[in-house]
Amino acid sequence: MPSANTSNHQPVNQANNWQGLIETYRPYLPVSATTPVVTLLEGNTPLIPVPAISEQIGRGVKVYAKYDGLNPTGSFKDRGMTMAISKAKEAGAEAVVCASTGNTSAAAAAYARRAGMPAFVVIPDGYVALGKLAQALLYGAEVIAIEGNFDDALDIVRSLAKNYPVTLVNSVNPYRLEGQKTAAFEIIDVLGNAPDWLCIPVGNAGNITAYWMGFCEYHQAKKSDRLPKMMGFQAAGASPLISGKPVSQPDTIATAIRIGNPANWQKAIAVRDASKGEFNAVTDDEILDAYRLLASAEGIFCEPASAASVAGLLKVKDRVPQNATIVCVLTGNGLKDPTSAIEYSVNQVKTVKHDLETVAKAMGF
Ligand code: AN7
Repeated sequence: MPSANTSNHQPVNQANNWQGLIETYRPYLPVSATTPVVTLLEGNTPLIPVPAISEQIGRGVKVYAKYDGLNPTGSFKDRGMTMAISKAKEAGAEAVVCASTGNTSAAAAAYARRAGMPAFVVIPDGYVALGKLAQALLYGAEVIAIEGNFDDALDIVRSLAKNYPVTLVNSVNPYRLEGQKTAAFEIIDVLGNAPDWLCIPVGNAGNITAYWMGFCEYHQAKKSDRLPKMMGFQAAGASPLISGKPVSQPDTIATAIRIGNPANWQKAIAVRDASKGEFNAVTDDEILDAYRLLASAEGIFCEPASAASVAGLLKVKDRVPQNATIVCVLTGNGLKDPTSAIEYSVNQVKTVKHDLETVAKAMGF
């Protein structure tokens, strides 16, 4: 028989007493004492020095990776979802729905099911990485694949939420950004100040908007004495914020950011301008080079879309100020997309006969 203590939902002591991002940053978040907190103890992800990348830039520049792929469902979406689902539950929502390139669906499914709510997700058929699809299914979401792309899926779920008793948890839900802004708090809590630059992949532009909110709020609270330049990077085949017009057929190997008409377009432009930042495009080849470099030189396995932040930094490295501190956001875990990892890895499996000499020879001895 479990004791009374293990069968209720009292928090238990965690390493460093971490109780999830809502409890940690409660004064900065729109929650009250009666909000039911739905948490998987997300957040508190490591800020990892990446010396091989720093070295490629030189001139005393220090680069860190904010490895948000270490969240409970493997992406930064958990930060937004703990807030969105807690608030949906507080409001008595019957079910939640989202459109997704994959990570949002995994996070929505996990948090909604934990809250005891049905989750519906609409995805572009054939363009969601295997790990993300596996997660949504096993968490118990109803997964609907459509022939269109992400932008089509978002149009549908927006109308669904208007006409049916389901709550939309895409990043047009303001609670999502509130949760996601905590990543900026964590960076300042570790560095003691804001970085000079924040490099971040951009799809719907929710995350870049959320980070900027976080940096501004902490700056106002005097936790930092400066604001970073926000450097957003899109995949060249899906770069509406760089071309200035929606892309009707977005195309990139980085399926997470295969988005042609960002939901947070205007907010992203405002962030770029307020931070004196920039948006730039990176090609699939540049993304893959950074993806392999992060894994093979730094030991960090992120998904292709996440590597766009590092690809972008390396692309504009000549413009990095001397001795700058830079944070690249690695938004999702590499295990999300095993198909890409195997397909784009330089090393491949060597299958040989099972004797010592052959195995040693295959190793080059
Ligand atoms: C790994 O899951 O849009 O600019 O539906 O999964 O805030 O959209 C994912 C986006 C970057 C872009 N990196 O963030 C979805 C979805 C990864 C992502 C982005 C996504 P936003």
